[in-house]
Amino acid sequence: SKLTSFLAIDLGASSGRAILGTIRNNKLEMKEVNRFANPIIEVNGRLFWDLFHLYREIVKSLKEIQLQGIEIASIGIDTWGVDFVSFGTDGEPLRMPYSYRDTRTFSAPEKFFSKVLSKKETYMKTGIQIMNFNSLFQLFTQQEENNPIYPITDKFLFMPDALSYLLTNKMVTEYTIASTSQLLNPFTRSFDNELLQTLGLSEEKFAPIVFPGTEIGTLSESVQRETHMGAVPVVAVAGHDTASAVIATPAENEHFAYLSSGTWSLMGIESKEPVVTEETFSLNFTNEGGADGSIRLLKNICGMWLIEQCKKEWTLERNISYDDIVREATQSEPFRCFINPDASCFASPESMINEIRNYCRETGQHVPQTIGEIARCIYESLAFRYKQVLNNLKELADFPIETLHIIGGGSQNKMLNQFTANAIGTTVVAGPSEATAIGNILLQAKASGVVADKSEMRQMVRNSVDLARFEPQETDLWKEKYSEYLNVYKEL
Ligand code: LRH
Repeated sequence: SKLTSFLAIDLGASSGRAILGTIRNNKLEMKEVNRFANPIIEVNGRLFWDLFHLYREIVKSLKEIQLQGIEIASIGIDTWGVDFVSFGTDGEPLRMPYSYRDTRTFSAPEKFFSKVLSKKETYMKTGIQIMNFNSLFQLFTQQEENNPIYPITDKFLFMPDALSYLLTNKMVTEYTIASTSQLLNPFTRSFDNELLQTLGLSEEKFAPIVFPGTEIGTLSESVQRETHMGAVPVVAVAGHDTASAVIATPAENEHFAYLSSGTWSLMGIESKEPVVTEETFSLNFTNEGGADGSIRLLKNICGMWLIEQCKKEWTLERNISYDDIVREATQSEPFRCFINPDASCFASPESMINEIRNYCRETGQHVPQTIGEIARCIYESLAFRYKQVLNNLKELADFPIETLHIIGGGSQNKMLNQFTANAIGTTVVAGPSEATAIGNILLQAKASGVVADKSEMRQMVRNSVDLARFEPQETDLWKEKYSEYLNVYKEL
């Protein structure tokens, strides 16, 4: 009979995991096979990802599955957006991929707009939120700085595609991950040749675009030898983690917005068509590709990055968990100071704690001292930022937004879920926390005919995981404090 187990490899910008999903009686059962760190590696001031570390952790996950005697139908890989690996004509990686947090692209957009194409034209062509680390600006930076590997790159493969290639020896460009690059036309779902030309590139520098559900290839002979696995297929899922997460939103109808909460907070709605207008341009909203052909009309909000970076500093002094941090925040006085989570000073700071204190000092607010005060400031500010963006979404949506679904690791933070409900005045439904891995698994299940479509997938998520509801409380107080937040919200 048909195999109903699938392996999801889900790589985030701070950690990765391998999750085995098995579908039985219309339910998805999940088991974590491997979890590992994915730190940004700084070498002489430049920031990289360790491609081979990730590859080895994937191979280790396969060995683990094999040792446990589990037979899987396929493997799917998703990762964070925009980053890519350069391969030479011999098919070998030319160097470790740069991390999008590398500061060398910080002024690239302005340079690109003045030298090459205006901001508006760039947006209108792609419908993608202008962010300095988009692949477009990373490539432009490599061209500008005469990066030695730029002219000898034969193929650029986005992160999930590069890892799938290392497993199968087959090169593809998966559509959802490519949509984060700012190189695609959202209407035709293909590369914009004029944009590529400005970079001195052509479509030949990329592998053919495939859509979620396509089999990329099977495990190469060397991987089969090392893992003792057979010729297991590697399937293109939604290579973009956020696209895999959104497809696993446990929504019952279409009247919802989602907040995919991890290192980033991605807040948006599903749209049948791209929405690329004056309004979305001025609001700087993105039109990324959805796993089912819909468009993810969303905004990148700096999310748990703020707290992750503070935690790194606190950990130098004492062992502290996220539960500890949330507990200390709960015990701190509310509404003392706010930041704009998306201010550029927080994008890649040497010390996040110092940047937060500076922001508060410069805006004439209380300067937070303790762990609890800083964490409280971050969580309240995020809740208000979510309200701001949700207000924009309400204007863009042609349907009423009745529920906000918070999915991803950040949905486990009950305090933040409650703050968010209070701030937005709308019901929050939290979970699943492993939405990305679930979406990855269900897209493989769909490719092998085990589930039929998006609504069946979402029904299966609801059958399989516990969701938590948060109703708005103290809404008048949160409204009043929102105007204080707006007063100190500095535009970028
Ligand atoms: C979240 C994410 C987000 C991108 C960012 C680079 O992990 O994929 O959607 O914009 O990483």
